[in-house]
Amino acid sequence: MPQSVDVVVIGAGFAGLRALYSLREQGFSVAVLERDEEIGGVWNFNRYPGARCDVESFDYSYRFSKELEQEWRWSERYAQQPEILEYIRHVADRFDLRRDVELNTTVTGARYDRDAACWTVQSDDGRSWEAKYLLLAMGQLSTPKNTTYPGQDDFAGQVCYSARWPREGVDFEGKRVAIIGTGSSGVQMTPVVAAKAKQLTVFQRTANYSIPAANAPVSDEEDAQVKAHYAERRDQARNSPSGLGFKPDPRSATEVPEDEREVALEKAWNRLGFGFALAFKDILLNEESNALASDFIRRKIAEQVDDPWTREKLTPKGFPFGTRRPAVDGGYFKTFNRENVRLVDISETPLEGFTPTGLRTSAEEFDFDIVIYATGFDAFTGSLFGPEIMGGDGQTLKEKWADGPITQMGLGTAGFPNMFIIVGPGSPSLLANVLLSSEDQVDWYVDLLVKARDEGIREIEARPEAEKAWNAYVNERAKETLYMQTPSFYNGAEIPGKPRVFMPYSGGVRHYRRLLEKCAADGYTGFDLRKARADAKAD
Ligand code: N01
Repeated sequence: MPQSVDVVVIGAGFAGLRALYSLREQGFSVAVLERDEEIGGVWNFNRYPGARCDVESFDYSYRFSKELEQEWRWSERYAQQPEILEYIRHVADRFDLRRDVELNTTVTGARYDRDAACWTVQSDDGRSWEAKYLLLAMGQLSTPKNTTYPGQDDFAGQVCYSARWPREGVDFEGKRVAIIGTGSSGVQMTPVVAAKAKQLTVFQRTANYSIPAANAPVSDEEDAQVKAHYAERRDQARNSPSGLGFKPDPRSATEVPEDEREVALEKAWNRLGFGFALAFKDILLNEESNALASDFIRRKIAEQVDDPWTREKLTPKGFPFGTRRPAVDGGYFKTFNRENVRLVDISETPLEGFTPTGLRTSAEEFDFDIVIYATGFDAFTGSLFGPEIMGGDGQTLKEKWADGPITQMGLGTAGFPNMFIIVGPGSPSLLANVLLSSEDQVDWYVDLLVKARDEGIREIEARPEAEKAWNAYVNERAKETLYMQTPSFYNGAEIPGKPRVFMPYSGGVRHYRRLLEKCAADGYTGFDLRKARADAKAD
């Protein structure tokens, strides 16, 4: 017998747990289905050494409870993965969330029945749930690419994936280690692994821009200061373009005198981390401004790396800063000055595969004890396409989105009534503080469900013409930026054959929230709210 609830939420990460809390507060019954044996989503899976958040912890934390805000004590400006996971566990226990979370439950399929206005959700162990609503809170970077190179099965050493890190940890002491990939994960783990391993070789395909994290312990004074003014801080974050809490210099980088610009960039470099992109208002919008910022970073990299060949190879070229997600690091570039660290440029001498004792490029063979893949994810849609989600008209989500995701404001898609997505494609998602953005969406969503319950609404479904218009708008906004110039996971380039469409909404969290508010105030424009079946007259 299926278990019957009001809402099935898939995913017990930050977004899913927040949805559970708020839905329960409003009296809805909820089942959160989580494939792993623990809650936490990406913060549970990405346990690689050096993993930490690159949004400040005071901002990358829930805002729904003032008491929680006051009682939790972050130890560092950018918390490490174990501390973030501990925070998530604390929240789950403090608000008694675990009793509605089904762990070790991999959803294999979900099907909507228009006659019954009901979703049926199945898991791999044969259990099922019936729910009026389905909420997809599966994350944007939670399906790793699972890269393999030929010969991997015959490799005598250990192979690890950054996003499926062994729970028991990995001992690097005295080991020869390879890291493949230089995105945020590779950049974060490089200094930490280098400090332990006998030798570290980093295989780089594309040199990455990276900004220093300027991480530091949080002092008691700073903690007290933030907590005394937390509401203002949250407000500031929600009203900043990317949810990071600071606003760009309102001028163009091109209109500022050179010496003044250098001072501003230096200040941003030393403090802002990921927010360096906001040093001036148009770094991500104007090629000339971007070139000034990109050149500044290249000079900074040059100052850090001693060896001329390595320096040249580590210098990002051919794409504007920020159009692929930059990393935020804890001494990445300087790590290549260590005796035990070497860079291999696999864009020049491609990685061909494994040997029984290591890796082989077109130029050389290397012996390793441990090979780490930090090769990224099937971003945005990878997880949403995991289970077979069948809408009300016999089409799966994967089929419907064969040419790229299409949504009304990132929240719902026509043909899939009563199904909503949190921080998915079409919303600010990975271009913003994802946690802040997910709370905004959950608030909007729960208000809508309360209205539906109060007014006897049977089905909520995105309108086809509204989602077409939203997609066109997402593309228009993206064209105002430099993002489309560079192949990246923002536009589907990380997986061969994936539709090359721009996935997130680039207009910022503040603007997006205003649109959400307007949508609600105008009666949920772009959605049909029906009290009777779709083939009956819509209200
Ligand atoms: O993945 P990536 P990531 N052979 O896709 C290379 C978030 N995150 O896990 O660029 C060899 O950025 C690939 O090369 P190329 C954050 O949003 C956040 O590092 O395709 N190399 C690239 O260098 C981040 O942006 C934190 O040429 C291959 C790398 O692998 C996102 O997750 C920390 C390859 C992949 O980089 C993803 O980061 C960590 C192959 N077959 C992650 N395939 C925080 O701090 C790919 N590469 C919050």
